Amino acid sequence: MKMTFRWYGKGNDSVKLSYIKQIPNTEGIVWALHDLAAGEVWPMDRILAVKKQADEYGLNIDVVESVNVHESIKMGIDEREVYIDNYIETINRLGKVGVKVICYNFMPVFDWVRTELFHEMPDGSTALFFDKHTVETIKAHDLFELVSANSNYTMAGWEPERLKELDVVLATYKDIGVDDLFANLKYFLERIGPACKANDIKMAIHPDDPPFSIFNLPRIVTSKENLDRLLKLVDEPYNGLTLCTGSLGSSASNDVVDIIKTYMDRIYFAHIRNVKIYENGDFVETSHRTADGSIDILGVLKAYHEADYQYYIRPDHGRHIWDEVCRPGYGLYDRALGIMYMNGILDTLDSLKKK
Ligand code: CS2
Ligand code: MN
Repeated sequence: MKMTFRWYGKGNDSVKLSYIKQIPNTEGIVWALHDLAAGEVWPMDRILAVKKQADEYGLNIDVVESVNVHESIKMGIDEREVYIDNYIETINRLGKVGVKVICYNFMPVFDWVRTELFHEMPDGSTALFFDKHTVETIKAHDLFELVSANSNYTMAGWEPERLKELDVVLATYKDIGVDDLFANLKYFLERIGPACKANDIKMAIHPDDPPFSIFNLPRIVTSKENLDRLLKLVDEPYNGLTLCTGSLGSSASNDVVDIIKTYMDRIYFAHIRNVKIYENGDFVETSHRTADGSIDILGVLKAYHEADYQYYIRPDHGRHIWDEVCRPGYGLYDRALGIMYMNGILDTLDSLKKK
């Protein structure tokens, strides 16, 4: 498997490519043009600029996370045609620079949701925290205010421009249920299929985070049952998964090791994140170490190792430690520790296999 590290781009990330290069065993960056609105065609010169920057450090750019899906596509309204055409054009352009996997999500309106970005932990570190009761009772607008008051960086998908029309968007989703969302995903996947095949690009859908409905919005990438349904929607290799242990695993009913073993051949991107789930349904993102959270990260890595997994893996969110000033969840230190934890496990498994 190929180790990668998410990078938000020059001027948009506290982590430098020269630092990423120094994390042992790290071969590539996971990147995107984050300033572009969902639905825009990615300019070729900007794609080439990222490739040039990565090339300087010998890092690959095989995985893009995310090419965001325009809301009209998720809603299934006529306007989607032009945005699907734009998506196809972006796929074609990414194909030209050798991109192999596109991670995306199909969550209505919001990307990941937390109630606190810098929740203080007993050891003095801070971490992303989800308070279930707050999310069940607060208005989306108010949560946005609450979270953005604390940070220079907004949560992905919570950009102010995108939230301007929040009320209108939320109202539209009142008539869209789980079945509709599945149907709209199928339509999207079928339309982009030929471009994916022509460019040998795999689409890897990211689970909903958290994996249950929030603000009464439908969510579909939430459980083993639904993963099964979505892989069968378009039962072709290009329709695959980003298996995010922390997203799926923040619902105690999801057995991530079992899910990974079941869908191994359609997982193109592995996100390794540990979370500790509390009895009331709250959860906090912990270090990657198995003993620190509720997810069997060791079991997860054993499953990938056992299957001789050939695709991409990365540490997902980390805590904020050693006074690092960084994007919430995306500092250098804890994610680099996560990689070394994974390296240790994988090297050990390798040596046991050789015996
Ligand atoms: C990521 C997601 O930070 C994260 O949790 O794993 O934001 C992910 O990038 C998107 O959902 C993919 O579209
Ligand atoms: Mn993830």
